[in-house]
Amino acid sequence: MKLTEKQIEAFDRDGVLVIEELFNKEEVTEMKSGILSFENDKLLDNVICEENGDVRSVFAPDKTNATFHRTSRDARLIAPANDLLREDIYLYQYKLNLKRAFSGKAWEWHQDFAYWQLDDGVPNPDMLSVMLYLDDTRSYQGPLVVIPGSHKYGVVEFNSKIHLDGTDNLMNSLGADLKYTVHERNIRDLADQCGIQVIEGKAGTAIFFHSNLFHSSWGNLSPYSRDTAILTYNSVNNLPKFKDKRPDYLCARDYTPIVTEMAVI
Ligand code: 6CS
Ligand code: FE
Repeated sequence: MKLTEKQIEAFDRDGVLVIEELFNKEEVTEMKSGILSFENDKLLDNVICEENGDVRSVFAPDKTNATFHRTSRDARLIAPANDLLREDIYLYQYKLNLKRAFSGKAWEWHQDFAYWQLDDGVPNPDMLSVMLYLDDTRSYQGPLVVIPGSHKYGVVEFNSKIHLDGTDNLMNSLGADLKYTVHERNIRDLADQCGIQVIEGKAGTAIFFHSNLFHSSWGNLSPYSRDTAILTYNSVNNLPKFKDKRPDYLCARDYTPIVTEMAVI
């Protein structure tokens, strides 16, 4: 699906573009049932759990689930990503970020590109992510919260919590205690200038956001889950320099450009 000039301008200005209910109820139901199949795989490296044992993220779900694979190549995602990045793209990272009812943990304010530049050696922020809401998501479930326009300042000063003994395990990139979080003064300055946007949306809603956009989400104390699928696409001309520093479920090694195909559910 082609984006309008207005939508492309909005993304360039704000670093975020929301398309309500891009996927229909049947497609979302199929993705939600795909999540259940990972619940019993908690010991796999690509399945990240909260301290209480709940699944927090599943990386590279497309490798073992046909629905998630088909979604990653769907024209409703690829065509807008091509338009917004003005490049051919490949799938860089794919995760299911889940927030269970009553216990889903927060994501502190961060910029994704800080991790991809510093830990994977990606040269430029010619990357975007698209978050698909797999539940109707209201303010009380821990929705995505962004500062529109914060993508324009590059990777800003951040709090680096790499442990003094130099240990840098993946949980401080994937858990609830992140190692690179945007410094409070940057949050305050840009929130004062640009405001804070809480993105509520029905299941099937797609949120395209720039790799440098400040974003966060609070914990989920509601009785409703807040499941999401997040697909990150990178320009094929912007390949990571560090070829084997992180696992391929975090930093894909398959750089084949994706040509679009409409999913047939
Ligand atoms: O390290 C990474 O690749 C992941 N970490 C965060 C906090 N966001 C981007 C990405 O999913
Ligand atoms: Fe993030």
